[in-house]
Amino acid sequence: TFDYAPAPESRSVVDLKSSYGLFIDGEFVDSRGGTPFKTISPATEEVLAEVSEASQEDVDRAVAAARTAFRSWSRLSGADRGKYLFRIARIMQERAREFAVLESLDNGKPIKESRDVDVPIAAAHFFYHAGWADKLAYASLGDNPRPHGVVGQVIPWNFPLLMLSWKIAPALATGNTVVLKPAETTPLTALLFAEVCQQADLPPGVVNIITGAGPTGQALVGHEGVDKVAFTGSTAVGKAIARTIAGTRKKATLELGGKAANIVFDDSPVDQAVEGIVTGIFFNQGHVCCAGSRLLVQESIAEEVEAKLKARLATLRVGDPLDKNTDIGAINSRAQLDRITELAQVGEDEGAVRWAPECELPANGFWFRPTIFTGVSQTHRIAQEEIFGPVLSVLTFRTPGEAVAKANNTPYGLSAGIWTEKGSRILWMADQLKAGVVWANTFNKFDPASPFGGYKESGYGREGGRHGLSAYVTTGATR
Ligand code: TXE
Repeated sequence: TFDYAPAPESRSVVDLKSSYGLFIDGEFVDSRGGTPFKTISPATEEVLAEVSEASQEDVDRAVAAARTAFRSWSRLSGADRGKYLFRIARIMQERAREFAVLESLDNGKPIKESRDVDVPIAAAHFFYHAGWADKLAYASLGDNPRPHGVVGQVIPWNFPLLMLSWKIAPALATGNTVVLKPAETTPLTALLFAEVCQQADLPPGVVNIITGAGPTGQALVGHEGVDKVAFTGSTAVGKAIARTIAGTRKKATLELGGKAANIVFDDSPVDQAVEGIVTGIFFNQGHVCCAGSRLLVQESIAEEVEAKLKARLATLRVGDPLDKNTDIGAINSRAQLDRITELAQVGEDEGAVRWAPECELPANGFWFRPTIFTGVSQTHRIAQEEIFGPVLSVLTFRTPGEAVAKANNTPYGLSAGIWTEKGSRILWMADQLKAGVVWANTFNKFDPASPFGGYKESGYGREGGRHGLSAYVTTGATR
């Protein structure tokens, strides 16, 4: 049975304020006319803080501050910009515990993930891009690369701090200034990051954080003072943004959904593959755009893999995100829980076989047991649509060709995994798979030096590595 015990001692490392303003031009300021909203802990439904909603006037102010700051920031030497980024990275490391606890409180993810994955990789992005800032001439970015100007960035709730760092670090390294809007259910680590900017003495206006929901995001990406848009979120909103900026001078990168296949061949080390399948879909409650949400397992070992998977799932601990032993935390919001619940019901209605281990869930908050569907066919909605929760759809295949055809048979193309001992097969499969990232004998590995992004409805543009930098510069003739 599950004994829900909040962990007050770890909570005490964060200095949670009862209300937060907007971070504009280096200061926390009150909104002009926005309606404040509450951010809650998805594990307990308690209110964590009241957060400001940026109105159109606030968006105007933030963009104007970024525009003014751009004049001097873009003229600063790369080495000087790099110094600020190094400083930010180091402060993030120093305040890692605060960031990790706050992220787990606001998002619901297990503390061991925010502590070991989100926060360190977020800092690593700033270190990595700090290193690029004075070496852009060697990054093969084309003729006369220059920053776009003011970048409007909208990020989702699944990796709030990490997505912020993916967006802000390359933008600043290349000399742009930023207005960023975090998701409405997870604004707190972005606001803590604003404090880090102050602590690092980053010039006012270089980074502005405005909070709010969809309409604030819409006002930002549609703002005439924004030169480039970077978005991570749902395919539906990505398409709406693409329509908003069509015909304008704005450049955009869109990182949208996924329905990755994790492909397990009969010569793979099965126990290792089972761990990879579990990480692939249950890491971060399955709120991962590159999650291995479809298991494609070779028919001859399907029964063995299913049995081992079920045994492994029965050992996963679902519960308090602040407990270091927790494997699966809370679903980020009631709306997301409803979406997952509905699609899982569709899976049952379409005839797939549902299985989840017995486990007691806390009385309050948003929870979903790790769930497996077997007997899934390609046409089922749970094989086609992004569930964005701890739900795995299991399909089988006989030949490598069939595995490729099934893996590619979705509207998405973000990532894929291959498990096999055969190197030549890995190379052949990686070439055939329509996926921006292909992992072999591992899954969900992230590195700031590796470009990340998708094909088809998973969006366009790459983040990370040299390719990620190129999204933040314009080349050719002077404007
Ligand atoms: O995303 P939204 P939601 C997928 C996942 C999930 C579904 C819905 O399948 O179940 O999307 O999630 C801002 N103009 N992903 O509804 O709405 C919003 O405020 C500008 C995959 O939460 O796309 C938030 O900051 N911005 C994904 C951000 O967009 C707008 C991660 C994302 O919210 C806007 C998240 C608008 N018109 C969800 N409307 C991934 N690729 O990782 C909303 N926003």
